[in-house]
Amino acid sequence: MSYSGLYLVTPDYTPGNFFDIVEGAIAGGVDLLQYRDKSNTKQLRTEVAEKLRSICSSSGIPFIVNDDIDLAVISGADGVHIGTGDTPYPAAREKAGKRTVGVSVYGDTEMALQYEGLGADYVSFGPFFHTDSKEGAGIYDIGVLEEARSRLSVPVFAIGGITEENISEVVAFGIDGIAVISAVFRSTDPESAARRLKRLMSK
Ligand code: TZP
Ligand code: MG
Repeated sequence: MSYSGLYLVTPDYTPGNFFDIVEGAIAGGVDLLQYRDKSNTKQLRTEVAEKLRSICSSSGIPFIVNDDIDLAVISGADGVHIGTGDTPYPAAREKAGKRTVGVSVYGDTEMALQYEGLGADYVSFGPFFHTDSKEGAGIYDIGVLEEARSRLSVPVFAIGGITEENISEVVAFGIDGIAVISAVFRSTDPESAARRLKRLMSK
């Protein structure tokens, strides 16, 4: 399983074209998917996670669940993504077993090194730009990616406010992957948006 490339994170599930967007974006080149849903009931999130699990399996890409390690296990996800305030890393790692555990490290390389030492499978830095998708998110200095790249050996992702306009600034640091929500979910043509983001990443 590839833990690099274009990482699509979902917004909270809403009925309508949610799964079409995911499928279109995967057709456009998304390399891994994270289901992130802070508002729906466990029952609905379980149904959505199972459907996403199946889409990702058919497409051969990893499926990760945000925050909820139990949902990750129930839905047969490949991994879980946690941040500060979620299940603490040791408990998540224990419950996750062989599944991937990815960790948000904001703008903090020392934190990333600590999680790397504990066996995290990837770390995710950011935001470095304004984001409308996460309330109360800080904005960190993008220069941290240079230090991250040189000091870490786990895959490094960046997330937060990344668009077609600014993605080259992030890619320039030579990190492993880019994670987006709105650049795909708010696009009128998610498949083309994913394809353009992928093209910009390989430049
Ligand atoms: N974690 C840090 S920023 C963010 C998350 C989940 C939201 C990213 O969404 P967008 O729309 O790509 O800024
Ligand atoms: Mg979280």
